[in-house]
Amino acid sequence: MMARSFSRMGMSGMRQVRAMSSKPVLNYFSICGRGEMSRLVCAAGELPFEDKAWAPAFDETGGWRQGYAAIGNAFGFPSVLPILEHGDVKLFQSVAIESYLASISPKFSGLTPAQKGVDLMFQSIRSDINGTTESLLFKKIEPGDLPPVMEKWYGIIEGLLPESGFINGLDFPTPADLSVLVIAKGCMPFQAAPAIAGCSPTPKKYPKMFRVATNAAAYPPVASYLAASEHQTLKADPFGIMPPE
Ligand SMILES: N[C@@H](CCC(=O)N[C@@H](CS)C(=O)NCC(=O)O)C(=O)O
Repeated sequence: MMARSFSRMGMSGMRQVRAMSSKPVLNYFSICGRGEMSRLVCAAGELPFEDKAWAPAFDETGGWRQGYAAIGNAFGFPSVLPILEHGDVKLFQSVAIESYLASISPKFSGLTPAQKGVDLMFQSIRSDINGTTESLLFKKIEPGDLPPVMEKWYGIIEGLLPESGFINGLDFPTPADLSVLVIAKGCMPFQAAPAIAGCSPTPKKYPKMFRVATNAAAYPPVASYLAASEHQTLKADPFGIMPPE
């Protein structure tokens, strides 16, 4: 009986059953970077997950601590993190991981296609800014190169944000707001690089960006996650770049 219903269900149905019966496991370094968004999506989305944070993220030379490459290589992925494992579902690419987690999060189950589109737009902005800011930390660009790019990005974000409330007009933050939280308050590399380059954004100049970020961080499930975060990954500053808050 069981076998017959499974065979009628087909491979994709079985894969879904296996994925749903376990908690998603996120493999990422113990910093903000390309992993914190997924952690925040699970927190706000009320999706239990396992946070396999690779700690310490860096070795004494300042490079990534070796060993992480095997995680993705085992699935035919490049030597990078984040990697998500959820039953038979294996993913790399941070934005794909965030979107998958949002799509199975109970709290986000009622989002419309338009709201999901807005979320993906802000997630992609987060990803673009990640690339730009890490270029300074990896010394691919000079500090003087960063301010004009970041001022442009912050201005675009500020212009896209509502006068009040969360971006999708709901009473809870969605991935769009969480992206803004990461951009405005995540240390590595989002705020660390502007701190080095002398272009840190301020609430006075970008009030909507900081309001959305602060309110997303204060949303109770997110606030609980942030308080309990073992390695305080949103703010983790392994190189001591940030000035005291
Ligand atoms: N496009 C990928 C990039 C992944 C990536 O470059 N991850 C970095 C950490 S943020 C990494 O694992 N670097 C180690 C390496 O390149 O060896 C994503 O968005 O997930």
